[in-house]
Amino acid sequence: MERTYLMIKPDGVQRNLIGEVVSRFEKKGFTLVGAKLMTVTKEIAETHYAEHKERPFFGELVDFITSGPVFAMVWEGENVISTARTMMGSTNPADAAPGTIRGDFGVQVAMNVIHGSDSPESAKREIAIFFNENELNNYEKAVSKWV
Ligand code: RTP
Ligand code: MG
Repeated sequence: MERTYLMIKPDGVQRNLIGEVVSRFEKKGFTLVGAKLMTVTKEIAETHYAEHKERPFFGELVDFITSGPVFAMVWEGENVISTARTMMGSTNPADAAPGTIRGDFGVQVAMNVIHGSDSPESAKREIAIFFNENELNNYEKAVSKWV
């Protein structure tokens, strides 16, 4: 079963959106495999965002993601990687459709509430950066045949 790494960024945590965001993925029918509130170190942030190292906003991105706790999560389900991206909406909240997380709650591109892995390779890499295997729960919900 596919897994993805989702992270409520410091703006989402400080704006009390953890419950709202978790609720959307629960109601959709995905399964929460692991979750924790954590403060990201500069080293972890730079590793996580390594693909953006040469971009002009890299410094700001690292400063922001380390500025306060994030809520790190692993979610499981059919096509969860791409479906979560759809539920998140476009990177820039100004372009994100109403009904998406960024469309409903975000204003600025730097503070766009949530991160989600963009491919199976990214998901595998990011889950390993933020979680130990013993923090991930392998279980099947009784209703999992329905969704
Ligand atoms: P994410 O990685 O956070 O899920 O977002 P994404 O795939 O939709 O966007 P990506 O291109 O990977 O960019 C990573 C994050 O960098 C910030 N960003 N700032 N100042 C800027 O022009 C700018 N552009 C991107 C955003 O917070 C974006 O989520
Ligand atoms: Mg990305």
